[in-house]
Amino acid sequence: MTLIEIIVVIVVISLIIPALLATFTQVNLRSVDSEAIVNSLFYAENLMEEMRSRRFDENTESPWTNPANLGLDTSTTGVDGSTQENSTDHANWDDIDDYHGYSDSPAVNYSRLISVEYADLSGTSWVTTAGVSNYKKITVSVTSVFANIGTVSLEMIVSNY
Ligand SMILES: [Ca+2]
Ligand SMILES: [Ca+2]
Repeated sequence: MTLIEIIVVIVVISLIIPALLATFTQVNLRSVDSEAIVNSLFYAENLMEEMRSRRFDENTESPWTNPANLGLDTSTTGVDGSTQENSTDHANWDDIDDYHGYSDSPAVNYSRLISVEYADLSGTSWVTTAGVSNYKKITVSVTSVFANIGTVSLEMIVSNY
């Protein structure tokens, strides 16, 4: 190789390297994104699963809880039949709306928030309603610190049947 050829090779390599680095960075960012989505879904699904095992309402038959009182029923005992429902022990919560307003952080960089509201079918879509109905809509939202992901939400409609 002549000196000119060597210089040309070096210039070409130095042109290629930044392009390659940019590609690697993008691929890396994308895999962080998809991992964060999978994690968010996992944390949402996890709580949804737990709530699925709870009964529809504190009251075992209609009339159901007044919409203004959805949430913990601190004057009653929970699943274990002896301890009163309290905000720190969700393993002892016995109905799905006990989770209304609950929030926690399942892992570093992730936070969860739950809302439970009465819902009704309007045409083909479920809408929340201010009154009492035979359906409740659960929304579990997981927010991560990763800018491209934002909040991932799972929704489920539960009936009293
Ligand atoms: Ca309860
Ligand atoms: Ca309740």
